[in-house]
Amino acid sequence: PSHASAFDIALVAQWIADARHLLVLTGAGVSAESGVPTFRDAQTGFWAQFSPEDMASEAGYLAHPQRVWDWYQYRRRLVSEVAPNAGHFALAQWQAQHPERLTLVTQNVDGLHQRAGSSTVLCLHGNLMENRWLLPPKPCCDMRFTEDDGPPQCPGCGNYLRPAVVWFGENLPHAELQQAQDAAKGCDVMLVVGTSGNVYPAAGLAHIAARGGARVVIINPQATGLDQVADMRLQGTSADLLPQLLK
Ligand code: BJW
Repeated sequence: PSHASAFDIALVAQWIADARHLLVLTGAGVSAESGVPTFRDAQTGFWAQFSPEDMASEAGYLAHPQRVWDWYQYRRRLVSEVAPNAGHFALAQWQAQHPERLTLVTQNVDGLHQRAGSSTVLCLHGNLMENRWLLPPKPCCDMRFTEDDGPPQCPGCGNYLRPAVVWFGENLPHAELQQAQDAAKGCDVMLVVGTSGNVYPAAGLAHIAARGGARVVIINPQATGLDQVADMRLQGTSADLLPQLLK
């Protein structure tokens, strides 16, 4: 499934081997070969069916709590039934061998990097498997007493639980974003893997890395919003290419 030339693959493998610090930003595409649908791919992406504003925003949740909750429950089940793929494992292995040289940043909420053994992952968009309160909790808000069919609600005040992910219009976790941006400034090679590169501030990491003089490499079967920032595009899938690049 890879159209990248053997020459380009060998060149990028050499950049990585020579790098003092490598930054890897991953997106939904790295989990596609595990069977997790991406968001924006035509036909197979979640948003071929649903609009992002409806499903991944606080306003969308308030307008249709049952529908949005069901979507997250469906995704939780799906993610618990799949396994990490060769791309996740290649990253985890390289991180174990070179713990000081890699910063792994993911937009994914599926936990597959961690399940593949990656010890340190900066998760910019939260965690699919956890919940938190929608509104600041009051003394009556106790997760144990929420209803469990449908979107869980505090019986006292009606506050909802919601998935602990970052929706549109919400801030990314500050410490993780800061560490990711520092790594972007300090890296000499950045891999941008399996992301359409359209969602900010995550996509902005590639601009920061390029501005700092790093080589930016895109690994994706399709065009992305960051192609003009890249020094190299390797056309192919992450499960195919990452094991060839990370030795
Ligand atoms: C393969 C493959 C294979 C397939 N191998 N590849 C600057 C400019 C314009 C707008 C903004 C801006 N700054 C902020 C914004 C607003 C907004 C934004 O970016 N909008 C754009 C869409 C225009 N950003 C935000 O709202 C962010 N917050 C923020 O900025 O706070 C400050 C603020 C506050 C108040 C007002 C304004 C600003 C938050 C963004 C949160 C994103 N959340 C989601 C949902 C998470 C929860 C959940 O999972 O339900 O995160 S949206 C969704 O997109 C998800 C993803 O992490 C994210 C990125 O998607 P990703 O990973 O790139 O997936 P796809 O589907 O897009 O692409 C998959 C790719 O894989 C494709 O390229 C395929 O080709 C490829 N692929 N198979 C390798 N086998």
